[in-house]
Amino acid sequence: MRQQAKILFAVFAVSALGIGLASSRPARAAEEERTVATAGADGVQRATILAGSYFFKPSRIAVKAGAPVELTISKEPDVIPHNFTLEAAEAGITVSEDLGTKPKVVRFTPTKPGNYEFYCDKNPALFKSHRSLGMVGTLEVGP
Ligand SMILES: [Cu+2]
Repeated sequence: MRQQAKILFAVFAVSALGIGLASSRPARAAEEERTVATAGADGVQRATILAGSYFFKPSRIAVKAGAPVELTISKEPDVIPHNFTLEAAEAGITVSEDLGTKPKVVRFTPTKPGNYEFYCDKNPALFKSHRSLGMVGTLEVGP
């Protein structure tokens, strides 16, 4: 009986934690913010992204194909780990970087126009993947 009570408590604690995390989730995930990466004098298209629970801001980044892109990505200073993944080998982009509060610089040159999804690959046990919680965005590669 005591064992059963312990299990019940554990189930309750885990659900309460899950509900707590879900309700503290900001509505920001639903808002879409778009930016056009600006090309510097050196022709490099630069944009800055902030990652957090559970969003990328901006979540749409427009670039042009055939010129180098440099993304500077950092995450909010909380304990939840985040990552930036963009797998579009057909467009010459393969990135998967764990993020920290110190900005991480990611470079690639998109070779093919199209819309490519990026996301956070964190998928903690007992919780939903960050991708399913809205930690996704789109790289718009124009001609
Ligand atoms: Cu994440």
